[in-house]
Amino acid sequence: MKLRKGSHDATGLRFGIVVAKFNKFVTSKLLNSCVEGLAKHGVKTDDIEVVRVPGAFEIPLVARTMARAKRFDAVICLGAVIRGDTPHFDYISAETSRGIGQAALDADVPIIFGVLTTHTVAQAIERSEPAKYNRGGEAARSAIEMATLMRLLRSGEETPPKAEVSRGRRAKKRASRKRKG
Ligand code: INI
Repeated sequence: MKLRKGSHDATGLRFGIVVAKFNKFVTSKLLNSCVEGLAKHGVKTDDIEVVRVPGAFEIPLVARTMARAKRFDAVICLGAVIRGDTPHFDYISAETSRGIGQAALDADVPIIFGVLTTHTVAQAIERSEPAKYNRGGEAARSAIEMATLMRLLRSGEETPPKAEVSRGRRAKKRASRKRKG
């Protein structure tokens, strides 16, 4: 029997993040923890691209476009849908989760669901606290695990193939100057 699983070494991998501006007091904390989580596992700042959208409802289209561009090993979706007094919550949360799932299948790239859907503002704050359980950090870990797993499955190798480490801006300039002579 062979067991296949992703790793947590994200060196050289590239990630796209789509983050909703709606409920920014929560989503900005999700974003911080997500970026910190990626960096902790070896992702360079240059290899992270963040796109802001108005609300959670707009996330799926942008995530799909980013994933289909094939520039990212995974795309992470961050948002906060909080139940109010209207049925708006049900429509937005259902459509966002359905759309994100569909986008991943369409694009054939891991797209991570880091959207909070909570009954109260207090629950949303609790799930975005950096010191506590934070859904942004969890989304980063899931993205790395899925990105490395997909590389592994596509390669047919026993262990995840190493990503080509992208060079920093200064190293790129040096190489270009050398080429020109
Ligand atoms: N967007 C959110 O991200 N969270 C919410 O809680 C929310 N509520 O409750 O209305 C919300 N609405 C905006 C929506 O996502 C769209 O941006 C808007 O409908 C325009 O398409």
